[in-house]
Amino acid sequence: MKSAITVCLVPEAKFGPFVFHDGLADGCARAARFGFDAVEIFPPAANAIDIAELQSLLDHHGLKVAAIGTGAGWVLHKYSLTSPDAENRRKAREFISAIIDLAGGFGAPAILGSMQGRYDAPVAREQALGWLAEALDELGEQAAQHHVPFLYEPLNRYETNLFNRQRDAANFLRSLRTRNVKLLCDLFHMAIEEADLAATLEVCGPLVGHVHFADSNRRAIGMGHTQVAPIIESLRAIGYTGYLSAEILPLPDADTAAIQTMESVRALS
Ligand code: LER
Ligand code: MN
Repeated sequence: MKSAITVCLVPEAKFGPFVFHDGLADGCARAARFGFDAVEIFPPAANAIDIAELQSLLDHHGLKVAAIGTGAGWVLHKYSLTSPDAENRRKAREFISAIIDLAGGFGAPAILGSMQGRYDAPVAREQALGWLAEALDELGEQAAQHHVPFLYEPLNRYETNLFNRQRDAANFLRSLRTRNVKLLCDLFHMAIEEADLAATLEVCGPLVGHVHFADSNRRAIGMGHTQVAPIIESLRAIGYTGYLSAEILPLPDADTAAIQTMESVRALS
């Protein structure tokens, strides 16, 4: 399994679960210094990334892009794929679509997390899931053109009411026309929602496309109470060779969180 660490380029997400917040150059330099294979980037929008600059930073530091998040579409614009407003949903798709092409150019998947939104009266659950399915079918096939999956992330109950558990989301993904949407299993959300994290990962098997490597309190693995050894065993058992990506709070500070994550990755995987 490969290691990655998050670099946030959105000042409005300063208190979000991201480790580095001081720009791409700083984030890449520190990711490489602490021994990570890749960076996971949270940009304000696709066109905020200078492709040549990012490529040269990756080449210089021997890094890859693990994934690119789309959550700024929600944080900055309140775009959501399940908004009752058709124009908002269209803008949400457009925002995500541009990030799929950006990430695809680096051989990386885009992530659907907070932009999945949530439903509320008068929108019924079936209607919201219909909009979500339609968007995932389209965005999944777009990602396939880059030979990467599109990642759907179940979130805990305080962040969405669409899917909170991996198994439910897996069944939903199996019902889509596209076969190219995979699960992003965030161990923080799973610690809130799942009865048994390791067993859940094993059941989801080949649908596991990416892992957010976070402890129960959203700190670096080893700083909370999640039992991570059986989780790694399950990931091995299902043949997972993707990233363990530290989408965590920079506590007690960013460098300590990075070092602790890397120690856990080395000890476990
Ligand atoms: C995004 O990856 C995520 O986990 C969300 O909780 C961000 O709010
Ligand atoms: Mn996450």
